[in-house]
Amino acid sequence: MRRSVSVAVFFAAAALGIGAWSAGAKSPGAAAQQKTDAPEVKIDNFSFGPATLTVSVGTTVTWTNRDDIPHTVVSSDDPKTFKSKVLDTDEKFSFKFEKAGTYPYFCSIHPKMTARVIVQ
Ligand SMILES: [Cu+2]
Repeated sequence: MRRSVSVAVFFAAAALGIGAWSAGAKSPGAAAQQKTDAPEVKIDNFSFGPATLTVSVGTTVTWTNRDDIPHTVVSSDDPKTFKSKVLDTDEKFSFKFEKAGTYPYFCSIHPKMTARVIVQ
């Protein structure tokens, strides 16, 4: 009796594990569907949106300042991969990503504003 209960528990746990695995396997496909050829990042209310943008190599990303406060778009690496001038309201900055990698960036005026672009 005790043995059959533990076998049942084992199979239940295995089924849950498979369920979790297949649910997890779906998420990369869902992320890939968010890719566009001319992705935009909106700067508004002291934040970059989306905070993580995934694009293909060779994609040009455009940032637009929708805030009523000036912001910049500056990569966190050194030397800087990209660095915008100060963007006033509705000004744009574009950068073409030629190499795969993860590119964290921030606003040099408000360094707590951070986000990243993932290039695949
Ligand atoms: Cu800013």
